Amino acid sequence: MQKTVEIAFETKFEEEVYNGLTTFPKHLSSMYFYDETGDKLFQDIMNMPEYYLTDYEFNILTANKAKIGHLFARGDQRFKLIELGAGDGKKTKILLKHLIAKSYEFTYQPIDISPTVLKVLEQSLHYELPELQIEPQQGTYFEALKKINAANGTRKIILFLGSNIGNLMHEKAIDFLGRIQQLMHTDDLFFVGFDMKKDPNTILNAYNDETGITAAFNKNILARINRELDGNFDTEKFLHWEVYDPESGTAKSYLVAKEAQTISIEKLGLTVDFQAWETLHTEISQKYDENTIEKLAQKSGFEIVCDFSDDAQGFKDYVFRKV
Ligand code: AVJ
Repeated sequence: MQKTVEIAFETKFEEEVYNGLTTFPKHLSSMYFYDETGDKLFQDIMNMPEYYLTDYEFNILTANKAKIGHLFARGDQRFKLIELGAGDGKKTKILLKHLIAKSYEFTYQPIDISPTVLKVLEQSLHYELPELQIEPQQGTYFEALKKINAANGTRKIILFLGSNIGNLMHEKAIDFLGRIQQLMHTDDLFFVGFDMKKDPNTILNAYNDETGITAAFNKNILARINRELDGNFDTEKFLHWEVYDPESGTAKSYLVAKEAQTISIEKLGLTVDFQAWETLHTEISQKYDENTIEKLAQKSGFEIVCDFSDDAQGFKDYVFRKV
């Protein structure tokens, strides 16, 4: 008779930690960087001079807000502005202020997995833009989008800024885009940011700052396992390591064990052995060229309406619509 051991996981996080640490090579999903500590560290990253992405996109939105507003409102139609992974809204506020100033009729629906992030965003918007109609939706992108879709037929503009798409390797990105596409109608627009291939030194520095903020961000996934799952990782015993392949455009983050060690994670009843210099892969941040973006769009059932870029083409915001 065969015995199967069923492990009951309470959360997706537990399941992914278990699976990622009991396989070879070891890996964890960057999705789990973002607890309260991780959210703060990511704020710090966005303020570092090396992390050029935020500034580039901020400038693109500032320089093109009038054109973008026209695209969104199409004359003067009511619309919903839905943002996936809203964060602190620093970049979105440029658009929101402009749309309000133009008296366009719209509702802003930020979606975020973190209730804290949404609360802070909502409060700051009430204060800075009291006229704004805001309807925050807590949850995963797809849960929230489905709810919004069921609610009514107002035209949707979906924002996905910051090259968040870069956390997904192409096949998964196509899958993700395809699911978004299916939740859209012909009149809706998808506004999505892509970080472009550029001097490999610039890219590497953005993910490997000397102050160690990115290292702390990366290691927060271990600290989170300690906090939430009763783990005993010593984060000092891991090295933050970044590689960038200028051919594929893939930046990869690792945590490398500086010495052999055994970790116990009480809540999962799990012990994990690391050999000296064994790797734990935690994140990819994909960089793009135009051809790749065109292929991604085409394979997920989108066509490109237009794009907005800085002079050096370091970052691009694309507007997609359903074919
Ligand atoms: C939030 C996914 C866009 O990949 O550039 C920043 C996260 N990781 N520094 C990125 C991140 C390390 C960021 N995204």
